Amino acid sequence: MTRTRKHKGVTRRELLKAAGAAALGGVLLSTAPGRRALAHEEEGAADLEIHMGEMYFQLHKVNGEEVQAEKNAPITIRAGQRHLIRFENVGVVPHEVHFGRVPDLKARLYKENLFGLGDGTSPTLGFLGLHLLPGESATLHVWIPESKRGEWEIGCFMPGHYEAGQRAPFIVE
Ligand SMILES: [Cu+2]
Repeated sequence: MTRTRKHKGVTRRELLKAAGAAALGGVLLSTAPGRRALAHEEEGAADLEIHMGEMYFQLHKVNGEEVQAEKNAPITIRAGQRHLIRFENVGVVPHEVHFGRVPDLKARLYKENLFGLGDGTSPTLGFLGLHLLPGESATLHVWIPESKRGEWEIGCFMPGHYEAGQRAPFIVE
């Protein structure tokens, strides 16, 4: 998609400034064009690149290297350090990515939200997830605390998608 190819942009300095501003929330969401420019011009790709489509998540690259992963296979990430996780919707309909466990299919969210507020034992809301149109991508800048180690999940809560199997284990180790 042309909108992800533009090299307009966000400088590293601006990104760090934004990261500082977002630190309280724990999550920085940067839109694709700026992030892609960074990936090309500065310090390499996101540590994890994940494709999403009908009806799956699929690990595409780790540290810039392409990997051969099954659709909806477990994805592992380390706690206690910063990560850039890039999601790209390679499908033909909108998809979402939520991080959590214990799905609530009525409310269309995880009852335990990995990036939620509070201790995560109830739907504490906060950051719910990404919503990407076909061809869109976004990079999350995250630092998962060590207290969140364990088995989580990423899932799409667009109507019918989770039910159709669009979910993958997300292991924080
Ligand atoms: Cu979906």
